[in-house]
Amino acid sequence: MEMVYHEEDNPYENTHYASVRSGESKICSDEDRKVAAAELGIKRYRLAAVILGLLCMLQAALIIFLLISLFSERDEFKRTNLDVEAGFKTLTEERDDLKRKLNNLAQEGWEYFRGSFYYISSTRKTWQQSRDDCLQKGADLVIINSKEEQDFTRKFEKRLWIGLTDSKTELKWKWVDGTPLTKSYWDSGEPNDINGEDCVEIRFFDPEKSWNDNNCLTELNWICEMKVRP
Ligand SMILES: [Ca+2]
Ligand SMILES: [Ca+2]
Ligand SMILES: [Ca+2]
Repeated sequence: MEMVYHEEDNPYENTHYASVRSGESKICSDEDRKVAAAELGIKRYRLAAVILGLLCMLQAALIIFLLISLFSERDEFKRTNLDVEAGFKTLTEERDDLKRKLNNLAQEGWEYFRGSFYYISSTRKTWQQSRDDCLQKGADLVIINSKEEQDFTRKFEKRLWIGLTDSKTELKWKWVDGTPLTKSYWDSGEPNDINGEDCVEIRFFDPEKSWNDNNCLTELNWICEMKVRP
């Protein structure tokens, strides 16, 4: 009778085979772990490299942004500085120009009082000729806006044409800038329009109420006013 041999029939052989298989399996498992660990290490390295790369790019972008901002601010500062310098130069030129004008005005006999310069003529002319002279000087016959200005016009103790007239409509007194008369300083009995008096003079010097309407063709001294501030 033929004997059929099976491996499992040999316990020693089976045990040995299992042991070998087990050993191989253990070796494979260690190697797999090593390979897996190595792959994991490579992956981590790559990840770290990518993160580092991103950080480098971020840093570079940040540096570029800061540089652009810095250059923009520098350019803005330069522009502002140039504007300030130009403004300062203009102000200095205006100041020097104003000084020259003030010196010229003082030399020509203009007197400053509360925001205006005043010129008292040394000759006598009609009201219109007087006004024309003021206009030629860049001024106009005086407009009296306050008691102080009224007192100022009296201190020269001269009969002076002022910028007030009713030549367009009788008794509708208007200043040379077109504004109507509101506060007046007429002498007693004035205005009386004797023979058609339509222009106003400072007639008296002591009383505050010193105005008189006079014939516009009368030749008198006059007072110009040039406003330098409102
Ligand atoms: Ca005035
Ligand atoms: Ca009149
Ligand atoms: Ca009169």
